[in-house]
Amino acid sequence: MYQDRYQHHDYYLMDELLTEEHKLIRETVRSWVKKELSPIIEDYAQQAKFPKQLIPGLAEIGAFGPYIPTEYGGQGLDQISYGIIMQELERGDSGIRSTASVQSSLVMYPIYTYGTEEQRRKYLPKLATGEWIGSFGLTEPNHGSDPGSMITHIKDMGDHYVLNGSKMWISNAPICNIAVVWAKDETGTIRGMVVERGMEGFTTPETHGKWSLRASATGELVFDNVKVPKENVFPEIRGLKGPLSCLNSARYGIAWGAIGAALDCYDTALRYAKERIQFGKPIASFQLQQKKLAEMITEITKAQLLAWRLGVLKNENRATPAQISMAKRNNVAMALNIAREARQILGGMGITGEYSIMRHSMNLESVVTYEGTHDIHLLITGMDITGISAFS
Ligand code: TGC
Ligand code: FAD
Repeated sequence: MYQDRYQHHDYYLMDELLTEEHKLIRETVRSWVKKELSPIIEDYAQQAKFPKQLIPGLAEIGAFGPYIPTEYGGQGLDQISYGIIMQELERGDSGIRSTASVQSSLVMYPIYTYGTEEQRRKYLPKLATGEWIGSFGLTEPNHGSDPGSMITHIKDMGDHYVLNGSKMWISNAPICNIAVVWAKDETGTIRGMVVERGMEGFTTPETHGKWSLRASATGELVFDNVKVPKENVFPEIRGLKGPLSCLNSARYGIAWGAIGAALDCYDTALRYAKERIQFGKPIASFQLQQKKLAEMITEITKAQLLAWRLGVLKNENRATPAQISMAKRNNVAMALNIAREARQILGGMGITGEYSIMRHSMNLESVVTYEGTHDIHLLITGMDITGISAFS
């Protein structure tokens, strides 16, 4: 059976910046990942199956709605705790972190922030326990980086809306009980709503053939004259800032999550380099391999500092969307580069499922694309510092 030998790396004594509660949360999630996730994840990824049996455990360790208030079933934790949970989950697998990010930041967050009291009470407790799984529908087949051009729409029929259109590349879609969906009304204004499985005309076909995030269920949300009750629509929020504000939260979590994947690759490569003998010596004794490892821990340390500081700013409600973009972009690119370098250190063994590196590397190809691509986040930074939009 696969043995998870991971040991944490804290080169700049970052633990001194964490509270005892943060460290306890980290230990809880890390132990769960070692015991429940690591032994099975490779097999599920190879089979392109989502390990659904992990859902109750994810809920138990507080991965669903960590910062949602306890009266709605959440944990009432701070933003650094949320980041730590994402880091530890993604240390195991980006796809499992995805399930938790979508549930927390893209489904529970908008229901909590934009929902009516009835919507909060109806959905949040069930999402927190994992009894219900949610998905988030923003991207469409022809509108990815430019979601403001979406064509999915609702028509006011008096006592209800009729929803038509489709969403593509939706994490959790095939397994979701509810979907938070963004669609335009007759005036072209973007509105948010909760669509429930079982509503007539709502289907969620699975997307097959992915080489990345294979243990995450991805699919479409298809709406064919779906009757959406008016009480399922978020009453106040209007425009693109509705879905984009949810992305702020998810992108922040990814900035932490990517560090987890990078740490796992670094830890694996470091151990392998010390154990693997070539030319009569451990390969860790060769300068070229030391350069790779030294650069990895340097980049991880920089990313840890960026994520931690962003967490402090988020706790104080001072983190700007552009600061979040910078951290998402930097940290995911850092993790992807480390995964590629770590794979080389393992030579041929690096391409096998005996080690987690190739799976992380393939997963990170999605992470660098979803929640805003690497280039889109660069343009967000560019716009922030120059005041000029280069999007169109
Ligand atoms: P633009 O004109 O700039 O803005 C429209 C309105 O939105 C406001 N806004 C934001 N509000 C909150 N947070 C943000 N991050 C915001 N960014 C912009 C803005 O102030 C404006 O408000 P108002 O009041 O003036 O109307 O919009 P644009 O059409 O030019 O587009 C801007 C752009 C390109 C940055 C944006 O559309 C974008 O971020 N595109 C990337 C799309 C994206 O990230 N999609 C992600 C889909 S979800 C997903 O991938 C989940 S994966 C989950 C997993 O498995 O983990
Ligand atoms: P496009 O927008 O077509 O971009 C293609 C390329 O063009 C990119 O390199 C991009 O950077 C570049 N580009 C686009 N516009 C510009 C520009 N103005 N200037 C310079 N370059 C530009 N979406 C959801 O709504 N919910 C989900 O749960 C979800 N989960 C996902 C899960 C997976 C596994 C994947 C792969 C995607 C998921 N997405 C989800 C969709 C994801 O957010 C989009 O794939 C992403 O936003 C990019 O959109 P696109 O794929 O249509 O690429």
